Amino acid sequence: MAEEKKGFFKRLVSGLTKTRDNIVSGIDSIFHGFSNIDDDFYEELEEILIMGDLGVHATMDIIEDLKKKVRENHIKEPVECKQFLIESIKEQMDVGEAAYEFEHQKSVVLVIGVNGVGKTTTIGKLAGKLRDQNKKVVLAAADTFRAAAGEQLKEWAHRADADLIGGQEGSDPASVVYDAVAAAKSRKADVLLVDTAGRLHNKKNLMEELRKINRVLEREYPDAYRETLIVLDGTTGQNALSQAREFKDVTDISGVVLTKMDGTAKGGIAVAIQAELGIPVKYIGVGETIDDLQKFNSDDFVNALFLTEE
Ligand SMILES: Nc1nc2c(ncn2[C@@H]2O[C@H](COP(=O)(O)OP(=O)(O)O)[C@@H](O)[C@H]2O)c(=O)[nH]1
Ligand SMILES: [Mg+2]
Repeated sequence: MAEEKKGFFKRLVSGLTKTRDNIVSGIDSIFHGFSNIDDDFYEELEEILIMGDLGVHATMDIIEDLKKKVRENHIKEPVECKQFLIESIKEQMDVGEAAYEFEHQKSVVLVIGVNGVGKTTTIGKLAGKLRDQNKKVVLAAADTFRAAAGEQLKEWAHRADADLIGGQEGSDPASVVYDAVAAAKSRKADVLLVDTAGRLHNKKNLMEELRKINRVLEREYPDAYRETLIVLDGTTGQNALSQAREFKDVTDISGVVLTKMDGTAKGGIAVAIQAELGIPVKYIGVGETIDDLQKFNSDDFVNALFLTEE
């Protein structure tokens, strides 16, 4: 377990190289470049955090908190701020322990998010993880908007030894979910994973579609544990944050999956999401294969960013 954790940390460190170059090298240069902790120092720091996609509100809160810590601890040297900054970021990201209850109960996981963010891929990866835990998994192809979406999910179902319930192109997503619930019940599935289309350009349609799906799940599968994961593309920075807000307006969200964290410089968005939305990032996607999904821990994330392994 300790070995596994170490391996995870190493991969996280290398995956966050560009984000680190983007944020931490700038921070280090001001910590070493400034001789006083003054307004200019805080302004520079603020700019780096905002440019690093930590989000405006989270940045303001981090700076305020840092100022307080500097005062209380009578800090005079900029370099001495670093540990306090790291603590402030961790505190802003605190949303309590992320729960993975759906892995241990009979459950249904609704996966939402706009087109192209990585929903189908994430479902495939999750199905693979669950198979490795000897779970029986059923996939619902409720993205009936594009024919290719069903085909793509079929390939993932094959890779992950999961059953797939689909519908014809253009058919009602809620009826696919209805069929999938029936299949999950009769096959005694542990987890039902539901892929959706998520067309955000029409908020009213999206709301209606999700409401119908939720209604089917509540009515037909009331004893299943519910999880709703929003998938966000980590390379899109602040856009990801605004997408999450839009979806949060129309449905309850229990967790975030941040994809494409391999090689992006915008990984700071993980801070903004937890600090500003209060929703835990539960997984990060770090590549396109079935093994490229990792559970997310914000303390590890900040440590990996600042290379301060504990
Ligand atoms: N590099 C990388 N690519 C990803 C990741 N997750 C998904 N993708 C790619 O993103 C593209 C869109 O993914 P898809 O699952 O079809 O998105 P969907 O439209 O939301 O279902 C595909 O080419 C995936 O291979 C990730 O974590 N890292
Ligand atoms: Mg898809």
